Amino acid sequence: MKILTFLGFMVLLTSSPPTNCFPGLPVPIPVYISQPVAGSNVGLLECRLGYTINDNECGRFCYRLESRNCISFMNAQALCKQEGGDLLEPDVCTFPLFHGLARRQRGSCGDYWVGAFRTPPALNYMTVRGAALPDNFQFWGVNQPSRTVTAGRQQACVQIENGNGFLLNDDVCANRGGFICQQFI
Ligand SMILES: [Ca+2]
Repeated sequence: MKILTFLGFMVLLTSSPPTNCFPGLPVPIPVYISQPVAGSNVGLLECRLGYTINDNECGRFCYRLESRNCISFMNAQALCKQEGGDLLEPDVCTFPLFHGLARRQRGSCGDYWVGAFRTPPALNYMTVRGAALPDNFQFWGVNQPSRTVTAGRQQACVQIENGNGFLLNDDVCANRGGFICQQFI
């Protein structure tokens, strides 16, 4: 009898269809709301709330400039990651757009962290997505990257620097600044 009960239990286990824990409930869909750009025919349901869509020859992605919540590079990258992206990848195509946006949208933080850094003692800068950001990149500010060491703290994270033509500068990663998040879609 015990054997039959056991066999019956095994049959029950092996013959059960996949379990739907919440039958009848719809699959959750993330809520995305976009802010369409003039001249773009991109519809709704594209970007997270607070993000703006970019859809041109530079790529299709969502972004937001944060100019009032001033935080370190590491915290900024963690926040962008939490929102589904990374800090802005600086490249020759997108940088002019954000150079202009940063210049116009002057917030209380001043500078904007972007997605590039180095790991001292290494000297080479890399983007958060793994691309090289060479010293001859055309949007570094004058005499940047300087890799300056101040009170034992190295400049190793990259920002759009307010007051230096809104070009790229390396600064101490723990310093607080605004930041630009980017999410590819
Ligand atoms: Ca510097």
